[in-house]
Amino acid sequence: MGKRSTESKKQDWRTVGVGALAGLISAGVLFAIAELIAAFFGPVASPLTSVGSTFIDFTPAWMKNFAIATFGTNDKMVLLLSMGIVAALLSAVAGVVALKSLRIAMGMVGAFALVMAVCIITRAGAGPFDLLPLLVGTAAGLWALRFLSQSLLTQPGTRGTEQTDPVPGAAPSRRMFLIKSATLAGVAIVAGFGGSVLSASRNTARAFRDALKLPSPKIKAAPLPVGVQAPVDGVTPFVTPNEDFYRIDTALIVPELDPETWELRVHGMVEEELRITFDELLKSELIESHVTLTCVSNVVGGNLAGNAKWLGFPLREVLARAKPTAGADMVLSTSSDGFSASTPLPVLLDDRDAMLAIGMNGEPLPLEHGFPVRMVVPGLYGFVSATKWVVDLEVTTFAEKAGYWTSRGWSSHGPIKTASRVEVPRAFGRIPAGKVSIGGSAWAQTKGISKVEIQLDDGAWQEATLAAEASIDTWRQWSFIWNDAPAGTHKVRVRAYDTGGELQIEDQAPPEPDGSTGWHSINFTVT
Ligand SMILES: Nc1nc2c(c(=O)[nH]1)N[C@H]1C(S)=C(S)[C@@H](COP(=O)(O)O)O[C@H]1N2
Ligand SMILES: [Mo]
Repeated sequence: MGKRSTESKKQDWRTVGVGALAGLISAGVLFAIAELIAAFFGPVASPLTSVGSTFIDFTPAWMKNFAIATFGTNDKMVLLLSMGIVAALLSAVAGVVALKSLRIAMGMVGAFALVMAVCIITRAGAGPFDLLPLLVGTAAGLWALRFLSQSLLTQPGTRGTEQTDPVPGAAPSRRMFLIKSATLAGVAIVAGFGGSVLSASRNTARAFRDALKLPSPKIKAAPLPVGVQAPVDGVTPFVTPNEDFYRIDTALIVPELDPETWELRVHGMVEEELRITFDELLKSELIESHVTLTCVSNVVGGNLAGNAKWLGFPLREVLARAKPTAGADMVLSTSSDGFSASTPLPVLLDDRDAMLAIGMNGEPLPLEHGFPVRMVVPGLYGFVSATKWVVDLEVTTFAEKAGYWTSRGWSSHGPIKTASRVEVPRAFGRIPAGKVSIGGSAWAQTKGISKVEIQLDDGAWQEATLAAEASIDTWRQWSFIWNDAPAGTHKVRVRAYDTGGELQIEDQAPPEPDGSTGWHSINFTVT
């Protein structure tokens, strides 16, 4: 009796394993077929993309911060992985359930498909046809589930019956199941691979970008003065190379916009509605300017800031043509994938270099930085100004409309707060005794930095040497030589003043809702 019950337990576990395998393979078939067909549609038709993007949109601010703080720009990788684990668990459960009741299992799959359908249809720019890949994929997945579980159900004796003899037919049907599973798994792998190759080959954005020759600007960026780079080894490069530029966005899959069909619609509280094509932008009188972008999620001492030479068309001139009507105080810019930013109208009308950018450091915008066109606005955090893959500008009011992050608990306005950081020595670095070089960056976009001070251990504040200033819209480097640093552990703190003489805020504040504050400090050891 005891022996038999452990035998049947073993059998039960084997059955669970086989059921789970059937569920996993069926889910593989569902997603592979759906993604393969989705390659012929836009990215919203991909169930994986739309479910992930919907999840991102519902991520609360604290979780977004946690994800950025913990995983940095790998946050999307982590999201995809977690989604994969959840999907695998759910499909394994459905597979096990199918052995008891195929109907309930199919109902479960149907319910998951329904949730995915809602995610797809509510994405920006989605139409009913975008449901087709999911529909066909789900049909294929359900068929696979039935196909696989039937070959298991025909096998008697595996579900706790009293039978003790070897089950006739069990071995062949198990072999049948394995053959069927392997075949379907193969189909799923081929379809999945085919889908990804196909969607890569349909990426016209990349091909267009590679062939694009940027026009030269009418107003060139002022050449960088000698000495913008502080003379300290290890300080951040003054101009951030494109491939090192921080990337923050809600896009799970980088949007691929075709410049041939790209159009910017300018509408709302305007006298003239406009539609601007990429070709028109290329033929316009462009400006070029160094601007330091900063993310509101940057923590004190963090690295979510980057400096580039941008090429673009002044937003001031776009708005001069559209002619905002009285009462308007905001421009809501929206991307192809539904992100939006609320930029105060006066900021786009004054003389700063706010632009529709098409070039970054002498190249067309990289795809992940907004190709073909993004906004760049000196002095505002990215979440209220730097819309990438921009397709729509609505002139409106703060009372009427809110941007993506504002409706998720962040502020509506986002002027960049004065900040400074120590970059050298590295935190917890060990430095040989003698001359210790200290250096870093400070920024107060649209105002400029007038002074940086450092404090060693708990001593008096001392003035650091400022590197040359490129413009008030860029960060400014600073350095300090400590000639006779004694051995031991030391602390260095930094603080900056803007050109109005205003001192950077000392009180520690977290990034939400409108940007972190506090003086940065690090510890290091002189050996
Ligand atoms: N379409 C789109 N544009 C966007 C975002 C986004 O999520 N989607 N994020 C904004 C934020 S919060 C920042 S800080 C900047 C970052 O620009 P970068 O990725 O080029 O550094 O882009 C802004 N533009
Ligand atoms: Mo940001």
